[in-house]
Amino acid sequence: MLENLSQSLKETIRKITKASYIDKDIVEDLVRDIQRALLKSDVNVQLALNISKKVQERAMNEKPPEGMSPRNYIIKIIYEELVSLLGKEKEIKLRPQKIMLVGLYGHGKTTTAGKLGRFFQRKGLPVHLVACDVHRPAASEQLEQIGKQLNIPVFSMKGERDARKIVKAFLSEARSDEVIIFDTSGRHDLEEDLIQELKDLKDLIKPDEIFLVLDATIGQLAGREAKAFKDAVNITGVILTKLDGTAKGGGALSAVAETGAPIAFIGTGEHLEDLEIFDPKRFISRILGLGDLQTLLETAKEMEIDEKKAEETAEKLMSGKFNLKDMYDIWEQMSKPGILQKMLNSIPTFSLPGAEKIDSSFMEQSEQKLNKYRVILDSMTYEELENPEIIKGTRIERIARGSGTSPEDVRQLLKEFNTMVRAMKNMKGNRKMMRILKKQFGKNMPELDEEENQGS
Ligand SMILES: Nc1nc2c(ncn2[C@@H]2O[C@H](COP(=O)(O)OP(=O)(O)OP(=O)(O)O)[C@@H](O)[C@H]2O)c(=O)[nH]1
Ligand SMILES: [Mg+2]
Repeated sequence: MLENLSQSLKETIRKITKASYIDKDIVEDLVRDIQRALLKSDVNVQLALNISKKVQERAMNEKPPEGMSPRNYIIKIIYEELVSLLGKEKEIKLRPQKIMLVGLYGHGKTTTAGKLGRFFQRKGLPVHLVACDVHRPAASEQLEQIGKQLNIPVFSMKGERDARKIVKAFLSEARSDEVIIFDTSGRHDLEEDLIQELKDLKDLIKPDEIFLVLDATIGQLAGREAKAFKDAVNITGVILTKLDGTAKGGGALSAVAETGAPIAFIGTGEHLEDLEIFDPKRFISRILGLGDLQTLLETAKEMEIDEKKAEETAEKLMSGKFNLKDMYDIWEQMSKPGILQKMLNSIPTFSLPGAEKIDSSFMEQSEQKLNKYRVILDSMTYEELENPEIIKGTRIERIARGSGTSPEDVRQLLKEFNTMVRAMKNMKGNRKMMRILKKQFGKNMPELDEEENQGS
C-alpha cells in the first residue's frame, strides 16, 4: 500500500540518519525529495508546496528540545507535518450503533459493509446487515452472499423498489444491541434523486455514523466527492477503499482530509479482512518506516503525559496479575516508534538471543510479530481477553479464523503470555527490575545519539 510513496520517504529518512550534520543544503535537498514523493502520489501541488515550506521553515528555525538531536528533530518535523496532512483521527466506537454507507457506483460500498460487519463481529458485537440498494440488480444477493460467508444476518426484501420501505420494515423489528450496517444505492454521479433518497433514509434510520465509501484510485478527485457528500448529507466520516491498488493514494487521503471529513477506515484489498481503522499517526510511522528506526519521536512532553499510565502498567506487570487486555495495553505502548527497541534492549525477560544490541532485522521481525499479535487480540472477545484460561479448542480455531492467522499462532501468543506471567511473578519484589520498567515506560528515555554536530 502506497509502496512508492513509502519508499521515497523512507529513502529521505535514511538520508537524514546518514548525514553527518544537518545544514541548509541538506534541508533543501530533503524538502525537494518530500515534494517530489508527494506529487508522485497525486498530492495536490499546493498542499505539497505548503508542507515542504513548513518543513523547511521549522527545520531551519526551531531548536530541538533538550536531549533530542537535530537529526531526530527533523524526522520528527517531517512526521508531524505529514500527519497533519491526513487530518484528525476518527474515533470508532465499539458499541451497538447504526451505520449508513453511502457512495457512488462501484466504489466498494457492499464489500465494505461486509468488511465493517467482520470488524465489529471480531470485537464481539452482534452485527446485522441491511440491503437497501434497490438500484443495482442483484445487490441484495451480493450482500447475502457476504453475510453467509461471515455468518452475519442480512435483511433484504427482494423485488422491493423503494429503499424507504425496506428500512421501515427492518426498523419495526430491529434489535437495539446490534451494530446495524445499511448498504445503500449508488449512482454514476451525486444526482438530485440520490441526494433525496439518502436524505429520506437518513431521516428514517437516524444513523450514528454516515460513512462515505470512496475509491482511492481516483486520487485527489476524492476530495471533491467527499465535499459534495458532506454538503449533501453531512457524512460523519470517509472510508477510502482500494488503497492497495493505486499509486494515487496520497492524493486521495490528503484531499479528503482537507475537506475536514475524517477518514475512518481504509480498505486495503478485496478480502473481507482487508479493512483497517485509519490512524494518521500510525499510518505515517509505517509509511516512513519509523517502527524499525532507532528514532525517538515522542517529545518529552508527550512522554510526561504517558508517565502515569506507564507507572500503572509497570506496577501491573510486576504484580504478576494481568490479563490479555493488559498485555494488549503494554503492546500498544511498545508499538510507539523506538520504544520496543529500548524495551528489548534492557529487559532480560523478553528473552533476547543474548545480544546487547538488536539488529534491525530482528526488530522488524518483532514489529511484525507484534502486529500479528495485535490482530489476534483484536479477534478475541472481552471475556477471553479478561480470562485467557478459557481460550481452548474451538475458541482457538475461531480466533485464528477471525484474525487470518493459524491456531499455531494463537497458541504461540498464549504461550508467550503465560511465560510472561510466570517471569513477572518470579520478578516480583525485584526493585531494580521495577526501576528499569518504570524508566522504560516512563519519561527519562535514554539518549539515542551520544553526540551530534550542530549544523543549522
Ligand atoms: N483491491 C480492492 N478492491 C476492492 C476494495 N474494496 C472493494 N473492492 C472491489 O471493488 C469492486 C466494487 O465493490 P462493491 O462493493 O461491489 O462496490 P459498490 O459500491 O457496492 O458498487 P455498487 O453496488 O455498484 O454501487 C469489487 O470488485 C470489490 O471487490 C479494496 O479495498 N481493495
Ligand atoms: Mg453495492
